[in-house]
Amino acid sequence: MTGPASINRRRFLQALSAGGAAAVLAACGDSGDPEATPAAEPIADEAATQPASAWFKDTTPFIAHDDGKSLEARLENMDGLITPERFFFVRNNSVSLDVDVDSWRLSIEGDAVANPRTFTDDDIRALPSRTLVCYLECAGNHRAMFGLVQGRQAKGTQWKTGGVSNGEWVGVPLRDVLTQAGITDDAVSVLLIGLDAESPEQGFRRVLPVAKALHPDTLLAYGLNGEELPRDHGYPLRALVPGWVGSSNVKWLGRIVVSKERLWTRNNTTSYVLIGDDYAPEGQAPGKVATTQVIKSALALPWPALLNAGAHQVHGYAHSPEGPIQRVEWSLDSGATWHEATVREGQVQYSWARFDFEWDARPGEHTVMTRATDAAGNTQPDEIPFNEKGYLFNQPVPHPVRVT
Ligand SMILES: Nc1nc2c(c(=O)[nH]1)N[C@H]1C(S)=C(S)[C@@H](COP(=O)(O)O)O[C@H]1N2
Ligand SMILES: [Mo]
Repeated sequence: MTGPASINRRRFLQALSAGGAAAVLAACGDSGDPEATPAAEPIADEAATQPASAWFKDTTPFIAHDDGKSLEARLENMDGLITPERFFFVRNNSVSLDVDVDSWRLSIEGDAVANPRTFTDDDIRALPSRTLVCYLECAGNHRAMFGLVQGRQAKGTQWKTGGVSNGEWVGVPLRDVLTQAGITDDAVSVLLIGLDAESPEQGFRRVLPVAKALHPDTLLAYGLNGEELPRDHGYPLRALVPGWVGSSNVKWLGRIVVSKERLWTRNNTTSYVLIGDDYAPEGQAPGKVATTQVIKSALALPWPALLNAGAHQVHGYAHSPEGPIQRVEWSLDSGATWHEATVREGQVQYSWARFDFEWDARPGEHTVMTRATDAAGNTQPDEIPFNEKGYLFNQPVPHPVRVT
C-alpha cells in the first residue's frame, strides 16, 4: 500500500533530510533521544506566539490533558463505527516523531533468533498484508472514575471515556517477520522498542509473550483507515496487538528483541502494573502486569451533557477483548433497574460495537449508566478493586446529563 500520502511524505522528508540528517526528527525540539536531530528552526513569529506542540494533528477536536501527552477523543463527535483519524485519540510518553522512511530500518535481534536481520519499509510492504478492524484503548481510559465513582483518585492522566478509538488497520503479521528472522522454539519474550525517548530507558518498549507475538492477528501496521499510518500514530510502523492494553501497541517501531528469558522493562514493572491490595506481585512487578483490556461501555455524549427535554436517540460504544458485544443495558437509577439498549451491528473482528436507545428525557439532573455483556458472558462489574495507577476501570460509568 503506497498511497499518495506516502509519496508526498517521502518527497517532503527527502527535502528535509537532504545532506544526511538523522532518521528521526522530533515534532518539537529535543525529544531527549541522542539520535534525534532537532527540527528546523521555527519562524520567529510562530516561535514567539505558538506553544510547542507534541502532536502533528489539529488538537481542536480533543480534550488536551495538561500532561501534554494525551489527546482525549470526544466520543460525541463520532457516530460511525470507525473513528476518523482527526478524532482518533493519541497517547504519547514523549512526543510524536517524524521518521524519515528512507533511512528507517526495523531490526530483529536477540538470543532467540537464528538470523538477526533488518527490514526496510519496502521489505515490510512486500510481505502479505492483512486488514483488521480493531479498537485501541489506553490502559488508563476511564481512570477519572476511580476518583468520581470510588472517591479515591488514581495517579495519572485523568481520562474520562475518550482514551479509546476504533480503526481499520493494515499491516503484516508480526509472526511472518519473526519467522524470517528465524525465531527459535525456545523463544519466550518479544520486546517491541519504539524510536522515541523514554527515561531511563531509550525507546518506549513493551514485552509480549511469544504466544501473543505469534498470533496471526498481532500485526505490524502501516495503514490506518485506508491511509498511511499517521505520524501521531506511529508512522512508518507500529504494533497492533488486538485486545491488549494500548501501551503494547508500540509506535515508531525500530527494534524487536526476541529472548529466551522472560524480559522485564519499565513498562511491565513500574508502569502498566495493577498495584493494590487485591493484586499479588508477579515476577519483577509489584503487582499484576496489565495485558488484556476489559469489557467497557460509554455514551457518545459530552461530559456533562446538556439535552432539551423530550425524546432522544442516545448512542454509545461498547467493547471487549473477549468477543462480540451481545447486550448493552442502561439505567437511570444508579443500576437499580436496567433497560435494554439495541446493539447496532454484529461485531466485526476486534471492533467496538455501537449501541443506542430511546430516552424520553424529563427536565432535571440525571445520571445515565450503561453496562455491556459480551458473548463469552463477561459483564461490567458493579465494583472493581482499586489500583494505584488507575488502570482498567470498568464499572458502569455514571454519565451526568442535565435536561432543560
Ligand atoms: N513508541 C511509542 N509507542 C506507544 C506509546 C509511546 O509513547 N511511544 N504510547 C503507548 C500508549 S500508552 C498508548 S495508549 C497507545 C496510543 O496509541 P495512539 O496514540 O495511536 O492512539 O500507543 C502506545 N504506543
Ligand atoms: Mo496508554
